[in-house]
Formats: sequence, C-alpha cells, structure tokens
Amino acid sequence: MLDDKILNYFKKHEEGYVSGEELSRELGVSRAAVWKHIENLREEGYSIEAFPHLGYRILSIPDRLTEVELKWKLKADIVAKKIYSYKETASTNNIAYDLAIHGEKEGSVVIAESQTAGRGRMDRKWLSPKSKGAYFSVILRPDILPKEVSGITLVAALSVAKTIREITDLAAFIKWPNDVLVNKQKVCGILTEMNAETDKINFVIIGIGININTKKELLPKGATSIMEEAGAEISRIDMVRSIFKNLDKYYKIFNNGHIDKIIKEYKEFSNFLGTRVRVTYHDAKIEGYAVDVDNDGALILRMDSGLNERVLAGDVTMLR
Ligand code: BT5
Repeated sequence: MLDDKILNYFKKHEEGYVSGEELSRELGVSRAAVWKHIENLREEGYSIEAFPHLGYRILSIPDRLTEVELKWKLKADIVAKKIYSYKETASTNNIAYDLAIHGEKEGSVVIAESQTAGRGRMDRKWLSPKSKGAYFSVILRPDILPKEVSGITLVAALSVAKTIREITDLAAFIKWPNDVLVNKQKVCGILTEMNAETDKINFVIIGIGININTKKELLPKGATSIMEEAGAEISRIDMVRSIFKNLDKYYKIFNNGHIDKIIKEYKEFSNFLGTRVRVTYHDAKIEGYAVDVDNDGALILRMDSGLNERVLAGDVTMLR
C-alpha cells in the first residue's frame, strides 16, 4: 500500500523533512498522489506538518496497532514478519487458525483493536474493550510432540511478564499456567490452541490478550490493566513490539531444545511456587503445595500424603 510506503520512507528520514518531490520520485507516483495519501494519513490520525520549501514531517503517530508501526525497528527473526491488523474481529485466534490451515508462514501475527467473541480456555469469554488493550495471535510451527505444547504457553507467559517488567516498574508475576498478574490481579491471559496429528504438530496458535490502557470498570472482577497499576498510560505500540521481541527470543531458545532455560526463568517470575494451591479442572479439584514446574510445563503438587502429583491443566487458586 502506498500509505505504508510513504510512512516507511518518513521513518527512514525521521530527523528531517521529506519533500513532496522526493516522495514522488522515490515512490514513482505523481505529486498529486503523494498529497492525497498524506491527507489519508492525516485522517488516520497522523499529525503531519507541511513546511514550504522544506516538505513534510511527522509530528506524532496515532495509537493504533498497525503493521508499519509495530514492525518499525523490531528486531525479531521469526515473530511478526507479517502482521494482519484488524479494527474489529470475532477472535484473532480464529483468523490465525484459518490462515495457518492455508499454509501461512510461522511467525505471522493477527492483531485486532477489539474482539466481539474473544475466547479464554474452556469456552470462557475474554473481554476485549476497543483500542485499549492488545489482542493478538501468533502462528508457530514448532518441531515438537503434541505433549510438549504446554511449553509454548510458558514461553508466551514469560515473554509478557518480562516485557511488563522491562517497560514499567511493575512487578509482573506468572500464575501457572497462563495468567500474568500485577498486584495479584490479571492483566494478561494466554490461549494456546493447536492442530496436530498423533505424533506431529502442524501448527500452534498462541493468543495473547493484555489489558494495557483499559479502565478497570470495563474489566471483570479480579482483572486490572497496566495503566491502572502504573498510574499512567503506556504506549501500546511499544508494549506489543517488546512482547514480539521477547517472544521471538524465548521461542528460539525453546526451539533449540532448551526448555530447561525457559522453565528456570519462568519459575523466577512465578508467585505460586511454595504456596498452598487448589487446582480445578472442570469438576475435579486437587489441593496441595505447588513445589515445581517440570520440563513438560506440568505443575508438581506435594500432596498432604507426602506424594507428588503432576497436574497438566487447570485453574490455580492460591490458598494462602
Ligand atoms: C485466558 O483464558 O486467560 C486466555 C485469554 C486469551 C485471550 C486472547 S486475546 C487474543 C486471542 N483471541 C482470542 O479469542 N483469545 C486470545 P482463561 O484462563 O480461561 O481466563 C478466562 C477468564 O479470565 C474469564 O472467565 C474471566 O474471568 C477473565 N477475563 C475475561 N476477560 C478478561 C480481561 N480482559 N482481563 C482479565 N481477565 C479477563
């Protein structure tokens, strides 16, 4: 798209002005076309200054999660090589799944400003208020066995918790397996879905929902946003771009067979280890001390009997 080409040209010349003549020459279009596209960008929320004899300069960009902005200066080898961005969709996981079925490359991302049917695990809902959070899904094609897929959820949770700590002063923690918490409230949830055969994964979709500048009253009880806890708005573009960067880093470590390194860091970000927990899975309940996470991503519970139990899925409630 010409709008994107113009933006990328501006970005490469961010210090100075870019003349209409230069844009028309470099992009091979007429001056009138350049002017029309500058107007388009203004309508989309870009503030663009025009100075006689000097040309155009971008003063500010809109807070929108578009491919051009998210990819700008992003250092990642796999994640976000391609980004499909939507104003609204039912669920980014659904779109990513369809793309993956049709052969979409590993690393492609589907992101939306809002979702009308955002999903959590076990058919629960994920509230996705417009333009305040980030809701996205990443297509991955790891060469692992289906039973090893939980590791990908841990990779994603670690990437988000790490990003929150890098960008803010907030102490983000992970609650096994897929929640990221700040001050004991949920700021992010992860939904991992896969398409697999008995001994081979075709693809994995990791869906990440994160409340960034969302007001608490728009969220369910027990949830919060980065803004609410930090006391100030955060650039959604910076946050999502950093999650991509960390996801790329940890996914490569995982892919190289070093799940042990992922688990080690994951445990450093975990606040449930050493505490007494109840894990519920559908109608089943089990209680014990959370003592470890093993290399398959399973939670190890020390039961009152003194024996250890491995838990593969469920919801953790910390009891004390
Ligand atoms: C999750 O499920 O936490 C996974 C959420 C994944 C959402 C992303 S957004 C992009 C992609 N596209 C999708 O359709 N989904 C993914 P679970 O652990 O089952 O938690 C669901 C529960 O979290 C709900 O039952 C609510 O209690 C709570 N919840 C719902 N919306 C929330 C929000 N925005 N923030 C925090 N908690 C929320």
